[in-house]
Amino acid sequence: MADSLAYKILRSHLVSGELSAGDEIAIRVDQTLTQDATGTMTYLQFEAIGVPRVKTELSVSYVDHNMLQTGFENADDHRFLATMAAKYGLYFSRPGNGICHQVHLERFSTPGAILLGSDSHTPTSGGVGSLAIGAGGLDVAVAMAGGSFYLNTPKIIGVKLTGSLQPWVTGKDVILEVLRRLSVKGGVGCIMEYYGPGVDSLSLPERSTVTNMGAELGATTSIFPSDQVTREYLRAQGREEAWTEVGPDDDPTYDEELEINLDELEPLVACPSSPDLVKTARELADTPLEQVCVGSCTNSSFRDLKVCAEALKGQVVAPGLSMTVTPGSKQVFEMIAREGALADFIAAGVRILESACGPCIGMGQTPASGSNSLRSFNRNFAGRSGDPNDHVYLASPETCVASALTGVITDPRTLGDYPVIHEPRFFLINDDFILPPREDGEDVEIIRGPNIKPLPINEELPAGLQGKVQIKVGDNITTDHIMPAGAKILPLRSNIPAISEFVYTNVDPEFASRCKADGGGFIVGGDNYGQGSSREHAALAPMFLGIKAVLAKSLARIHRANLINFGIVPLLFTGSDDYDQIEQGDELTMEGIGDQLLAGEKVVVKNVTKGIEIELRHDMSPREVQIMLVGGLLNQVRAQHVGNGEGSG
Ligand code: MIC
Ligand code: SF4
Repeated sequence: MADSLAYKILRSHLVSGELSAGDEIAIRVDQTLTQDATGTMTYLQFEAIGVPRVKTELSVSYVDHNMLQTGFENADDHRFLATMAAKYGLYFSRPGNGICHQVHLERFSTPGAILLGSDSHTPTSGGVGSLAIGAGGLDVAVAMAGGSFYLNTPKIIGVKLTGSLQPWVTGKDVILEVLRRLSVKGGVGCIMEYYGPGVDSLSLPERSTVTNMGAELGATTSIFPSDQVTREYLRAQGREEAWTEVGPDDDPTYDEELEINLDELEPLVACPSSPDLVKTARELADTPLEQVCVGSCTNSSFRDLKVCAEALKGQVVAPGLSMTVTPGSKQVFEMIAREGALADFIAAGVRILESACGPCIGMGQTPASGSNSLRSFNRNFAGRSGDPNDHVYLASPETCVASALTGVITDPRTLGDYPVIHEPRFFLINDDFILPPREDGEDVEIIRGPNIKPLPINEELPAGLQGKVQIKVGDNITTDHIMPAGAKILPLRSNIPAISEFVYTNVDPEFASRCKADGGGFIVGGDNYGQGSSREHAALAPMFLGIKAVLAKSLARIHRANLINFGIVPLLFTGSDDYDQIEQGDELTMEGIGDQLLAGEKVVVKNVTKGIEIELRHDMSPREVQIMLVGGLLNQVRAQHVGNGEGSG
C-alpha cells in the first residue's frame, strides 16, 4: 500500500506497535523543544528522572512566553532554564531571540525528522516536512531522557490543494477555511497532510502558518512535503545541508480527503471566541475595531511583517485604534530594522513589541473593555487576551493591516495592488543568542529562585475513589478555561501550590476553595474536553487540588495524555444521556477502580446522590493503565531509571 508522508516518517521512527489507525505505537524522537512556561516543569521532571545528559540528537530550550518581568519570578525562571540547559546538554535560546516555533523553523527544523515540543504549536515545523508533535512537558522530558513517545496511530486526512492563492489571500485563509469546514474538533486523532498542485504556490512561512494552526483543529500534527521551496528556504537560512526531499509515495492512501481550490478562497476571519467561527472579511466589513495585533508564532515571519509595512507606508493607523507588531524572532526583527520596514511601522504609529508571544498569551495589550480586537494569532478563546469578556477576531496579517488603516474589519483586496514580496535569498543569520550545548555541563550549578517549588508527586491509585463533582462544564472546554494564562498567572508556572488557586478561576472562582475544603473530587466535561494548549498545569494543578478523575464525552489528545501522566483517571460517557445524570455537587464513588481499569473498558460509577449507577468506559492502553496504577508517568519512569542503575540525580 502506498504510504502517506506522515506514515513514512512514523514508520522510519517506529519502536513498537503497528501503524494501524487507533492502535498505540511508540516512536523515536529526534529533536525536542520546550518554552519557558512549560519548560520549568519539564526540566524539573527531567532532573527527577535522573539522566545526566539529554539523549536526543538535538534539544532546545526557548524563552518566549513569560517575558514581562513585573516581579522576579520570570527572570528567575529564565536563569533556571539557562543553567539547566548548560548542565544537561541543550541549546538555549535566550530571551529576546524569539518565539520557539519561529526560531526552530529558521534554525533547526529538518525535513523527515520527528520533533516533540512542550507546546501545542510545535507542528509549525511541519511546514518544512518535519513530523512535529505537541505534547505535555513530562512526555518531552521522557523523550529527552531517551524514552519513546507513545501515541495512538492517527488517521491521515489528505488535504489536496489545487489552484493558486489570489492576491491578498494567504496561508492563514487556507487554515481558516479548513477550520470553517472541520471545526475545532475536526482533526482529533488525525494528521493533516497537505498535497497537490497548489502546494507549490505556498511560500514556506505560509505552509508553517497552516501547520501551526492545525493545532486549532485538535489534529495530532500537520505536514507539508519538503520540495524545492523548502530547499530554497533552508538555503537562505544557510542550512541547505539539512534539506532532503520528503513526500508521500505515489498515489498514497488517505483515510479521509478534503479538497481546497485556492483560486476560490477569499480573506477570512474567525469570530469571537473560537477559531472555527469563520466568516469572510466581506461579511464582517465595518465591524469596529480598537486594536489590531500582528505577530505570534502563526504569523510573524519576515514576509508577514514586510507586507504590513508596505501597506502602511506613508500612512498612520486609524484614529482610536492601537496597532502592535511583534516580530517572531530576532532574525525577523533585525531584518525589518535593517531594510527599513521597521521605520515604516514607527512612522505609521505602530507599537513595536519585543520578539515573544506577548499579547497572544495575555502578556500585555489586553484590549479596552467592550472593544473588538483583530489579531493575526491562532487562538481567540474567551479571556485569553486578559479580559474574560474580550472580543477577539483572528485573520491574516493582510486583513489585519487593511483593518488597522480603516478602523473596521476590512477585506484587504480593497487596498489595491498586492505588494510583491520575495522570500529573502539570504536571511540574516546570527546565532549568537542561541547558546550551544556545553561539554563540561556536570559542574554547572542549577540556580532556583524562591518561586520554583519542588514537583508535586502523586500517590498510587487508591483502591476506590469517592468525592463530589466539583464542576460540570460543557463542550470544547479549553485549557485556557481550566488553567488560565496571562501576565498575572503565568509567573506561577513553576509553583504548583500557588497556581492551583487559579484553576477554573474565570469560569467558577470558588472551584479551588471547594476542592480544598472537600479534599478534591471529580470534573465532568462535554465533548473535546481540554482542547487547546499542551500545558500540563491543566492536569497537574487539578491533581494538586485532589481531582481524581475527569468524566467527559470526549477528550482532546494532549490533555488526555497529561491527565494520565499525572494519575487522573480519564473516563468517557457511553450513553447519550449519561452526562445529564450527573450534576455539580453530586457525590460519586468508583469501587475497586484499579481492578475495573485492568479488567477492561467498562467502569461503573455510582452516583450516590441520585441513587443510580452509570456505566462509563476508559480507552487507556494496558501501558497507560499501569501508569495510572502507580500514580503517574514520573513515578513509573523514575522506578525504571533507578532500576537501570542511572541514578536518581
Ligand atoms: C498557548 O498558545 O496556549 C501556549 C501558551 O503556547 C501553550 C503552552 C503553555 O500553556 O505554556 C500551548 O499552546 O501549548
Ligand atoms: Fe506563544 Fe501564542 Fe504561539 Fe502559544 S500560540 S506559542 S502563546 S505565540
